[in-house]
Amino acid sequence: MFGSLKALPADPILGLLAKYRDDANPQKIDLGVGVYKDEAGHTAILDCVKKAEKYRHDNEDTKVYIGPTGSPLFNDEMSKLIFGNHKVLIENRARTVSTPGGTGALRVAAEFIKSCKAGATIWVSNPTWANHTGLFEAAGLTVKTYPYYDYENKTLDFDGMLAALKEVSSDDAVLLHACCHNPSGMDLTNEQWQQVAEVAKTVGFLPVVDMAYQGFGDGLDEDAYGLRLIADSVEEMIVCSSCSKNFGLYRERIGATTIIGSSANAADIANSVLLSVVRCIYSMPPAHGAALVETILNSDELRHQWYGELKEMRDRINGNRQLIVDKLIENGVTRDFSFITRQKGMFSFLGITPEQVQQLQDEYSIYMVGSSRMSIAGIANSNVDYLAQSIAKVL
Ligand code: PLP
Ligand code: TYF
Repeated sequence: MFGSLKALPADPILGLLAKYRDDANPQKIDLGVGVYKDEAGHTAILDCVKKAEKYRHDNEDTKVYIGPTGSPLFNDEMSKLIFGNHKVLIENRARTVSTPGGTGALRVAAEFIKSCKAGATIWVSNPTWANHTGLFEAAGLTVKTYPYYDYENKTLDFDGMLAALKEVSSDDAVLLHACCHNPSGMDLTNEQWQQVAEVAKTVGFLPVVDMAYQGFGDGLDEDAYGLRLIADSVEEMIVCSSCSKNFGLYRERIGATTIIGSSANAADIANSVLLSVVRCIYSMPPAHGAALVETILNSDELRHQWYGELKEMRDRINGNRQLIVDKLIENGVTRDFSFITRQKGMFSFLGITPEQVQQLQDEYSIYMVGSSRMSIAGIANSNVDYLAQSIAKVL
């Protein structure tokens, strides 16, 4: 059976991590995988998470099966985090299940869409997170792309995007990044979200919103502005969210899929299909990460501590954006990199060639994805001079 297999390449982003680990250069810099790092280059456990873990350790009294929905309290708190006091919650049209990470949320969404329409098409931004295409195709969906990042002008090709969305079929799904677009960092303005919401309503496609970085852009509510606007104008949508980044729970694998139906009754029917999808993939989600998140969100004290810790991460990333731009100027770089300060979240494309990316890796031990996507959290006061000097040299 296995004899017919051909070896497949490793995930290019996760593969970088192994190369970085094996590099003996003390000046090495990891701008590869999108995980938050502090000034010391460490991905620490949030204090509020530590406290929630202690609480769980002291109070958990069973390991019995949790059921395909996961924890109802977690699902409820996540719905509120995503939608605030939006009418979809007041009208009881949202159904949320806990999932193994944001990736699990996307796969569940994809299988759910397949249950609605076998072979459905989902449109994704060009470019998008590399895993989107693979996981949607693995679920049997057809993946097509709409224009998104204008590499030449380092901005959003909004006209191209809008024109493409006007041409999709009402039977299609369209994947939108809620905030902190991965890989470009280029987000829609509030006015542009308004236009996308209007097109979604007119065309009637199914909006599927991936929110892997809520709170990493401008703030928790600010980052959900676009998806809430869309929910104002459409009857059905899906939101896939992740607690990997904003709670720092990466390896605990916790996220959520939220389905919005046209009515409470329609949402119940959709939910029954959603639960059937979950049963056929992994039966039930892991419980630990959900228990931590619900403990934090359900406690005034821990919730406020989390707001503070999240803000610290957000502010450090935004500070790094200005820092690298300033340091490039200081090191005599005349090319305009100010676009980095106009982008949001973990990533930006530096906009250098694949050869220059390789040169940074081979000669300076600076690791970023071949597309020149940099993970901004890897920049620190201690390495930014070396980084700016090295970039200046390869330019
Ligand atoms: N969606 C996007 C856009 C991402 O960047 C990521 C990666 O972190 C995910 C989904 C998946 O997140 P998770 O690690 O929770 O599976
Ligand atoms: O894009 C990133 O770097 C993050 C982390 O298979 C990630 O989203 C990367 C690859 C992968 C899973 C997570």
